[in-house]
Amino acid sequence: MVSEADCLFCRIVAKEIPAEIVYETDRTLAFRDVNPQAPTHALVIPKDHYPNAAALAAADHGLADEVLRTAHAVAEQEGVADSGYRLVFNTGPGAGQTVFHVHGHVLGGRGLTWPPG
Ligand code: DGP
Repeated sequence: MVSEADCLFCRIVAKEIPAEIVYETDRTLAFRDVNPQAPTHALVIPKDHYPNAAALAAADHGLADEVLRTAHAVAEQEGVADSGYRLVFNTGPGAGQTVFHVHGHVLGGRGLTWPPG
């Protein structure tokens, strides 16, 4: 497991910080966002630490695919796959990334406007 001691999401993976886990595979984890922006708002992460989507894509051995499959599985489980959901990877501070362990936001259960803010 590639982990960073001071990373919030690595600590959730290690179960050192509680989170409401909604889906888990050997290499990925999904849990509810602490500050939900939609009726369904889960975060999907690789258990290994990559700081952002670019680093995951560059280092990947199929893991980025697995993160996407987990995101869709969460949407199906939450009942938003058919009505539509949004998958967002804020990448870099300028895009609003605040936790530097790559995560996809799975948002659904309400109308979502475009462009996002
Ligand atoms: P971003 O801005 O894209 O880096 O999103 C980070 C998200 O992480 C934000 O929506 C709030 C969420 N978050 C921050 N701290 C915690 C936490 O301790 N637990 C959970 N479940 N979510 C958190």
